[in-house]
Amino acid sequence: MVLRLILGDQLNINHSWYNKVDDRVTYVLMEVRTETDYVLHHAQKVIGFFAAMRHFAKELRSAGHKVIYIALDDEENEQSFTKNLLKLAQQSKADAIGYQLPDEYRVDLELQALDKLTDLPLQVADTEHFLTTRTTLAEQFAGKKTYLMESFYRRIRKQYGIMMVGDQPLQGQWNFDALNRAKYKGEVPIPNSKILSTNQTALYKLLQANGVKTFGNPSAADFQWPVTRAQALEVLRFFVENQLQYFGTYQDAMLKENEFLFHSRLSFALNIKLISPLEVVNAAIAHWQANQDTIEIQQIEGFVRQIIGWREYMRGIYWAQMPGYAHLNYFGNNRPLPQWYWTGNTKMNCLSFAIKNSLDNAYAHHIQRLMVTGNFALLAGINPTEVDAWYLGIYIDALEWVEITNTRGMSQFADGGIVGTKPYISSAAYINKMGNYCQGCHYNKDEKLGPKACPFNSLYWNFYHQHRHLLGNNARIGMMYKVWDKMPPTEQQKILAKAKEVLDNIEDL
Ligand code: FAD
Ligand code: DLZ
Ligand code: SF4
Repeated sequence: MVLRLILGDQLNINHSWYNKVDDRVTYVLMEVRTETDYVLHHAQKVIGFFAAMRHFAKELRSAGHKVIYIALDDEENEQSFTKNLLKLAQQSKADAIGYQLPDEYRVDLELQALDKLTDLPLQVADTEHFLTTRTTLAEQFAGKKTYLMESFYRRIRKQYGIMMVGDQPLQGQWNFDALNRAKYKGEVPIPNSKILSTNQTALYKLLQANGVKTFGNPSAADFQWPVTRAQALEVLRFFVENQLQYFGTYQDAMLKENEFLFHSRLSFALNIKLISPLEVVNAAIAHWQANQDTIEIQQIEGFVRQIIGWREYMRGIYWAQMPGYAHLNYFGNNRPLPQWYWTGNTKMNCLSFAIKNSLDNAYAHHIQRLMVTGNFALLAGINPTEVDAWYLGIYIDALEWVEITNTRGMSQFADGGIVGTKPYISSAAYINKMGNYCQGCHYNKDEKLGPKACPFNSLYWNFYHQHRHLLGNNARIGMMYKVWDKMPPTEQQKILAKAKEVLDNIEDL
């Protein structure tokens, strides 16, 4: 008899484990307090994981597999993966314990420690989800100082023959990013991507009754995230048929009136493995191929790059750099996260919108995460550990392997340039270029000084000034130092004083 653990983000029904029904194998899924409590999660995140796990257990049972499901309030629940596993193994007289490689370092350590807690053999399987292994990136860049996403992405395209003609990229170009930077000005209608609604109130009540602390709008009676494979495939179908056509063009756009724009919202379904990266890109490419008269190549390439490029790359960095990565703090930032990150109650329109829609939907798209909430946190010198905890809690798709590399790495540059070649920061100019938050904002996007000046503007120059010793030699930033150096010293002093005033009053912005 083998006891096989399935983690909440391992809901891959196409895994070879399930190829045949075997009476000697029992699968176990468990809702445990170690997972609900390791960070303060958004309510939709816990509901989403539990709902998907419960559906997955049902699906396995109806296929004939033996399944044990330990619910949060089961009396026998020891509230930890290993404690539950060891207890079950003893009760069922198991001969072996099986698990799939966890995606998170924390859980990896916990399961590896089983070795010392039991004499039973441990059978460790791959998740059969990703296109690369934990170590592919580290191997590709062995001996190199930096990891370049573009070369990793090209390697995967070649290896899998994705959008390739022989060893050349389709239409002769690897990357169409330059065409993916338009502001949305109402040129085309935005499809209503609210296509799912399930009732998860019973699950939310379970969390409340058991004292699981969460935040954000639970939206339990009208839950919009896919929690079955069929629902995930429905979201994928909707995306390729209705949003792909403009995905690339408006990938970086931000809009007060619509927080989803042309984004797929597939990250949760992908990260819990209801669907696989390869099937997502194949579906999108097939649709593009059949509709090349209406869908340009930059739309599809932009999408494919996010999934087989960025997503796999971040995972490779995670396994190459953990556990040290979780402690990197290149700028030595230590300011606490402002309280309004938990409420959205700030006069800064961009932050208010991005945070409120995150609280409402457990979602924000990439540029809101990177260039609004992340940008401000970096400019304000917030402690990256607090920034990480916020991102890890608030987004339904947040699992540490992809959260920390995006947050501490790409967004906060706390890794000193492992993920990115320069910090992603901007003044109000970029936020206004890509979106319409500045219209109607309490602050003035064009001012650096004075009571109505946009806080981003003084913080931006202050950032470069403060970190000159760390960034001054970065060729990609040299231009900004030239602009700063040309400003009269009195102007510079005023800007730095304004930045100090902003930071001294950070809770009241
Ligand atoms: P789309 O815009 O439709 O993109 C399609 C898919 O591409 C996504 O579903 C995702 O799987 C993948 N993708 C796109 N960008 C990235 C990226 N930078 N890294 C990895 N995959 C990517 N993504 C997460 O899945 N979990 C996180 O916890 C997470 N935290 C982030 C934190 C910060 C500070 C930033 C800047 C980005 C973060 N991202 C994270 C990446 C990205 O923002 C989300 O994947 C994306 O917004 C999810 O929405 P979507 O499915 O509509 O994406
Ligand atoms: C995120 C999450 C939550 C909130 N709860 C559970 C749970 O109770 N049981 C479970 O198996 N997984 C849960 N997860 C997802 C896990 O955190 C994730 O599967 C592991 O960290 C491995 O990446
Ligand atoms: Fe954000 Fe500044 Fe624009 Fe207001 S003016 S929305 S604070 S960038």
